[in-house]
Amino acid sequence: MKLCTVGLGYIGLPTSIMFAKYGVDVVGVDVSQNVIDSLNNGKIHIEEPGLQEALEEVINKGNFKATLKPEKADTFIIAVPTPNNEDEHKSCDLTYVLSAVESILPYLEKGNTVIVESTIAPRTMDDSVKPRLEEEGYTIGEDIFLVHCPERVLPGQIMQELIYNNRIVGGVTDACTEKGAEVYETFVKGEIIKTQAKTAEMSKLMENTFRDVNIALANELAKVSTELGINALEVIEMANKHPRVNLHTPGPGVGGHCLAVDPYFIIAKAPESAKLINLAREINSSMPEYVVEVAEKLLANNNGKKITVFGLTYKGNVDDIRESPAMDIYEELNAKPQYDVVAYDPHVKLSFVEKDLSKALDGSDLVLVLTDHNEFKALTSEHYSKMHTPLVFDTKNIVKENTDKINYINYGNLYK
Ligand code: SAJ
Repeated sequence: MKLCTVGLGYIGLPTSIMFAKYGVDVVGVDVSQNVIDSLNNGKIHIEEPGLQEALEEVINKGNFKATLKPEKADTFIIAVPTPNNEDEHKSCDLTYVLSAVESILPYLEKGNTVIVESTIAPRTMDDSVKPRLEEEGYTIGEDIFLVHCPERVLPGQIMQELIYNNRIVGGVTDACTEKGAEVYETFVKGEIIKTQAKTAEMSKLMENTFRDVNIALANELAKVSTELGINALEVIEMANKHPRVNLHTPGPGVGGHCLAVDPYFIIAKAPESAKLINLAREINSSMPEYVVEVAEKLLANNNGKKITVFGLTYKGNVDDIRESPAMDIYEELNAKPQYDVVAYDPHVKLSFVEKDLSKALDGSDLVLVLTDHNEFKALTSEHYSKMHTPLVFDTKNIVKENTDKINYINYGNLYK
């Protein structure tokens, strides 16, 4: 099989490399010349465990190359971003998906399978992609097989999850579904679940919405418990001992290009009905402001000025700052002239990020832990001794050692 993937980002690149590892001849397309050059020189441009080694392997085997333009292939996979539109309900912006479809049209031949992996609003395959291919004279399900196969991998564990996760394959017709399933049988060891395109679209969106709504519940619990003088983290631990309860974990807000984006695709399609989904988004989006307020109160108590922000990415052990609540918190505090704010994040290579941990902590009045990077889990007394006031607000509840030697605050004791 020859495969052409359009989009070599967090999903398109690992997916392309995985197919190539399993013997498929893969050509990966991206709009960025820098990305193409870097990949053809054997260097990945994103951080993901196991990906660098896998790229080297497939380049040595001669199974993968990156280019600016698509080529003829048996199967096309589209894995491009779907951001929110700037309209009232932040609907799904299909610009990149539709332009990826346009880009492959000159290379399409009868018998080809076209798969969209990008997360899309419900009914996109039926209402937007199918009509465009029909305009070209193709009969879907006979000439061209059209499939939505949503990606469901967790950044940080992509190389394992690509293989072992169950995979939803939603065809526009039954014949499309069968063709799509054959493609993923190349390497997927999880169950391949066959369904319709629209069901696959909604299922993907509800998976991320489920998580977003549950995190909103945890964040609300943190706020309510603080108001009532109750340890929210102990409540979660206790409630989760119930066999059918799984409370999620509160934090500084919800980020990334999935949970903070996808629920709006449902809201925008059915704004009157999607009430809970909308409220969950509101609650999670309010968390950065809440953290800023807490930080300001803590600093008012100790007349503090210097804040050390630990972590800018949207979650731990990744380099991705898209929709990151930590970035919002950093920017909001940094905009206040009364504070001297230093960001420390070993995973982020931006010019304003302090690279030296000692310098970041030197004379600090507050460490604000916003990301659960492994590096932050074991802070020592030596680190704290650099601070002017040893005060830590740990929104991720990850600092476990030496907390008795400092003024340590998390969602469990914020009320005190
Ligand atoms: N978070 C919390 N509390 C929690 C869990 C997460 O505050 O209890 C926060 C994280 O810190 C982060 C955000 O939520 O800011 C999202 O992180 P995540 O680890 O839940 O998920 P993502 O965005 O990295 O990946 C999700 C996954 N979806 C689900 O688990 C249902 C992944 O499987 C999807 O493939 C991915 O979205 C995607 O691409 O859609």
